[in-house]
Amino acid sequence: MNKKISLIGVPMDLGQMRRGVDMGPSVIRYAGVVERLENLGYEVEDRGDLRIGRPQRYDVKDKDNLKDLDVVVEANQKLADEVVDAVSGGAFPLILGGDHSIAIGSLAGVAKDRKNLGVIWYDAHGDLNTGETSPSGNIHGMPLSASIGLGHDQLTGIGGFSPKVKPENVVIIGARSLDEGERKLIKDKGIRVYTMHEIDRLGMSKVMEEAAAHVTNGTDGVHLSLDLDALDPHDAPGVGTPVMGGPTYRETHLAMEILAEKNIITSAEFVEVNPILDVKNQTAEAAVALIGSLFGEKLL
Ligand code: 6HN
Ligand code: MN
Ligand code: MN
Ligand code: MN
Repeated sequence: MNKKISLIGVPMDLGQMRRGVDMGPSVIRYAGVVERLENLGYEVEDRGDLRIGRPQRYDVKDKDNLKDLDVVVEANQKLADEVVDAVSGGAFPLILGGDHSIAIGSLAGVAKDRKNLGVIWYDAHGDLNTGETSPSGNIHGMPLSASIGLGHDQLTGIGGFSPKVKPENVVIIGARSLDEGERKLIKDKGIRVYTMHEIDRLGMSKVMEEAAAHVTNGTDGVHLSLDLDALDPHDAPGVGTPVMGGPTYRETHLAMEILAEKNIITSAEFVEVNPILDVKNQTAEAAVALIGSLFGEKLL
């Protein structure tokens, strides 16, 4: 693993309707992410938080069923530039959200140099809506579709090129809440999805072996996008869109440990931690522990 990490905080909460997820980067730092990584021997450059704009009024569907589109686009463009800068300095970009809409900017930054990027999307949701299919108009439900080139051109155009990722290089893990349009898209594009059904049936170990093989087949890097709402809400209550019946903290640890063993991840983000909804910063602490495992921390 790259021994140099650039930490980028993105205090964004406009991709969804529950204020508070903008404090995610702050509470993840408070839970000790920098120290945890330094103790593992990494050199961490904390670039601080990006400055995110504020809309005139919240929740306005500016256009085409997309809430707060302009501010979300501006923030993601800023993030894409920041990621490009971090990568050009030779560092592993580790992005802290913020809501999941920021994955558009992360992927735009990372995919600039990696034309065949693999993506692991660890999430209760597919995040494959567009303005046309979204039941909510919330852009945090759209970053994966935008990254494969679908949806509003202000979203797909971030970073100045599209698509960022090919659908065949994507794996979704932990899905248990998919909208109708998302299910159709998964079938049409042939996206590999390990729903909770496959996790229950095969076990996390087998799922991760298969997923890792899939995202490294013909790719030139792998981005991990981890939405904390993937975890069962018992283990990660501090998220805006919890869904019952997810992988446990332990299973998710195992998933991170397998990725560490395989040494395939080249960039990552941890998103959707909302301290207002959390219990004693438990979700931020889970995020930090999972980051530790992803970067090679072992029990013995
Ligand atoms: N997330 N599918 C729902 C929607 O509004 O599009 C929920 C999206 C959740 C997105 O958690 O990152
Ligand atoms: Mn989610
Ligand atoms: Mn998500
Ligand atoms: Mn969520």
